[in-house]
Amino acid sequence: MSRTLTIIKPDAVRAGNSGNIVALLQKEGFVVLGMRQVQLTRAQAEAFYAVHNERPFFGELVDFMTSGPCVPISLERDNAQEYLREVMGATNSEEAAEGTVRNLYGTDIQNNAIHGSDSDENAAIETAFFFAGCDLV
Ligand code: FUP
Repeated sequence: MSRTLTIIKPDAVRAGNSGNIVALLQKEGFVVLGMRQVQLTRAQAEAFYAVHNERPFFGELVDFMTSGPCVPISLERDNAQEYLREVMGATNSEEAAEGTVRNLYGTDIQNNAIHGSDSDENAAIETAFFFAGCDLV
């Protein structure tokens, strides 16, 4: 078993799809270890996406991630990080394979419904950003 982090992004929370996305992930074999709904500050969103801070879309990404509540979730499953990337679909929802979360619940490259960690190392870092070890059960 391994762990990864997803975030249901503000577009999907606003649309009332948090429950549908959690259900889809559970059906795919993920176990929820921790889940909370948070409103990110600009400083928190900038810190979470610091790796992208030189990219032209950084300001809009921070605007979007602070535009409403989001739902970080710690997930456990065999091969969790890689499998979540498959279930999540391509970054641009318009190009995401049929049946993936971003295909079903996202709209475009920014409003793409969920985040998924891109490596086991980042999964650990991103999980610690939102959860203390004692929060994961
Ligand atoms: P992903 O790992 O699929 O979430 O994609 P990236 O790490 O490359 O990008 C992080 C987030 O930045 C994406 F989820 C959406 C946003 N983004 C844009 O808004 N515009 C772009 O051109 C690329 C990414």
